[in-house]
Amino acid sequence: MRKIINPARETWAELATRPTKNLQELEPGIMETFRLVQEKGDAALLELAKKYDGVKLDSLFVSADEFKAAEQLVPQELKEAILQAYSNIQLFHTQQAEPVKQVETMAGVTCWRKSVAIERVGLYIPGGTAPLFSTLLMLGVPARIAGCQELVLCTPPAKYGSVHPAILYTASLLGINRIIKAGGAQAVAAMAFGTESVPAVYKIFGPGNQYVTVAKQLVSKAGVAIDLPAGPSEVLVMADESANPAFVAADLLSQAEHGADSQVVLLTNSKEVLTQVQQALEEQLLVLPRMEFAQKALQNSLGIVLRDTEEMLAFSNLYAPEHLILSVSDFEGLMDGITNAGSVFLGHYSPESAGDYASGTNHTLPTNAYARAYSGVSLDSFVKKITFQYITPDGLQQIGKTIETMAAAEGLEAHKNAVSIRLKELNRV
Ligand code: HSO
Ligand code: ZN
Repeated sequence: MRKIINPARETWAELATRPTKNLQELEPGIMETFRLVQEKGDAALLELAKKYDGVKLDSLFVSADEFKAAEQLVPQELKEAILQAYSNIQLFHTQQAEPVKQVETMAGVTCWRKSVAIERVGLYIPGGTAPLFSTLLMLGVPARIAGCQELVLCTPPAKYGSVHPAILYTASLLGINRIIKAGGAQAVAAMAFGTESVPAVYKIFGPGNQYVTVAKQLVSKAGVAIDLPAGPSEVLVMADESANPAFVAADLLSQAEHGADSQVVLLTNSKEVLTQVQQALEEQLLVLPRMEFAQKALQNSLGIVLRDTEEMLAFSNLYAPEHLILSVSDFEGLMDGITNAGSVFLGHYSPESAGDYASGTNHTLPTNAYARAYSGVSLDSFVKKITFQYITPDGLQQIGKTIETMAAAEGLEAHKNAVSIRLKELNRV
């Protein structure tokens, strides 16, 4: 962890800048994958599973037998945990539904807005070293609440063509019985353009490696929506003297273990706290199975001592972290001053892991300072909001003149006429 004591304000912006990786060089290869999938469809997916995942698949789909086996393979304790998380996420996201409110802006002029589900959505769930079945809950639950008709799920096959049983178990809970064994850019291409067995979707969700990230960016330019611009996961912890250094270290490591490129920042107003957290980090790191990732992430991490909690808040707002933990006694005094963050964890007993898995909030959040302007995934991400209006003849008499005047002033005569022609007819009868 890089230690910085009372940095001058002029240096804050630079400290808050994430290391950038130029992923442009991946684009030609990904475009080639897109072409292959567009030309050969399912055959391309089978070919690329062999090339990139090292498996010769008999079928692209998870079979009924595999679903059944997964049911047996997931331990009871994990099933119960997934059910608890499911229920909390369901409860929290159900409350996000907005009632339709009809507003009469003028007599006879009524407007309203209605949420309508995106009909077809694609979910990408990574496999590999961390098969994120929790992410499937975070995406699948709001998709179901929204009423999306078709959920397409792609996940890369592991050795021997298998998919992690907890992913299959979670998919079954969500009523998803069509899972396509495809990963990487080819999965994104299949969901964006469609193949014989993969329906083309209107929006693609989910995290992934650099290839998935770039592929999502490319299809979003081609008119398919995506959840969020992706970047490495990150946490910023504010800790004052009331913080427990071991807790803080554990929170920092929980983010660091995601990957070598994870971003981890500690802000404190106490040099002692910084030293104690560093000690705790060293102790806890040694016993982590994913020590290598965490160690690399910690090499890029920052431990910054600032004057007081006010400065800590100002730095955090500038940084706009994906996750913000307030390990400070007066979190209530600070929380209203938060202007940029994806998700906030208050006090000493609200670890980020709670939101990652089970408290109810969504863990698909804006990284790389996008929290300045973007929200995390929620029920809103799975709907469009369509506005409606109904104007009565009396209503048009009320509002007509305003429209005519404005249209004329913009020089748009046909717009004006769409009103005038009606008013003329109304005045005749
Ligand atoms: N911290 C990750 C989400 C996650 N953590 C999934 C564990 N599993 C990004 O917010
Ligand atoms: Zn996490």
